[in-house]
Amino acid sequence: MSITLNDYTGLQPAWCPDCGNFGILSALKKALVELDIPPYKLVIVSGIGQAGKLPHYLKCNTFNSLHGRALPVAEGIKIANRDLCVIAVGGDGDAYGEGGNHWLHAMRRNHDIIYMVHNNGVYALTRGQASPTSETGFISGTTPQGSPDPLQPLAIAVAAGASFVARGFAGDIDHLAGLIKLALQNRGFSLLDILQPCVSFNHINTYDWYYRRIYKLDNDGKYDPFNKTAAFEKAEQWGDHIPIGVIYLNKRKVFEDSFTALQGQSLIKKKHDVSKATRLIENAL
Ligand SMILES: Cc1ncc(C[n+]2csc(CCOP(=O)(O)OP(=O)(O)O)c2C)c(N)n1
Repeated sequence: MSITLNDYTGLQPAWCPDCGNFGILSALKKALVELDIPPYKLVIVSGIGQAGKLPHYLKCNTFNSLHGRALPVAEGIKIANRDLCVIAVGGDGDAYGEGGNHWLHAMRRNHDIIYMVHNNGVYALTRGQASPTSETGFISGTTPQGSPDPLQPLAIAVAAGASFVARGFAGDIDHLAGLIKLALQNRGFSLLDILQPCVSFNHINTYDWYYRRIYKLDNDGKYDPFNKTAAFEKAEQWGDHIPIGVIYLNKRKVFEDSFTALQGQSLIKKKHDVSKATRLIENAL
């Protein structure tokens, strides 16, 4: 089989011209085509927000869930059908704010799914309120005196034991596609935090602002992503120098490998006896 970009063409995006989300959409399609993943094998689950619209613009299986609730749906899909490639997507508000609790525990349990977070440092769909990753002092309708210090999502992911932690940039499609391919090949929870300029509501973290600060970890031959202490250091680096690339790798037990019921055939293909579930429910009442 040879998958082409055409196989993934969905609806016409309704994002602002120059939105960083376009770069992310292109990088994702490039990665899927290069790995020859057919649309019927892929499910993209999103929350709510501008980032949450991404699955609409791809032709594949999708589930648009609630704000902050993409992960539990994605986890359920992977548990039910391990043969599917499951990607969850959302904005930084969706992922690290409303969905923060789900995010922490998905990483701790090491579900075999990918989480692509479009990190634009702002609540874009609702027109510009501060988000968990807004810069210190970011002025908005909900933070008239400035936002408090931002969350450090990558450092939290390292602490929570995610098996793959990386940061990409929407302005570098080839590099981002490379990271998405690595995440798709990883088993376990992969967090891909993507720096995404929002041209309408974040006038601090612009394309230029990032171009002047970003450097690639891949060019540092000495960097070892298996070294947790080094990973924390890179995960927390922000300001004049911002690393992109694979920050942390942690090979450990995957959630879906922990249960005998999930071994062998996919759960949906196994024979099941409804009367057992009925008995369980009746006994619980
Ligand atoms: C539980 C809940 N709270 C609030 C909202 C309103 N709401 C919709 S989108 C959004 C912000 C989205 O921001 P983010 O997740 O960062 O994504 P972006 O639009 O920036 O891509 C909010 C607060 C909602 N739909 N549901």
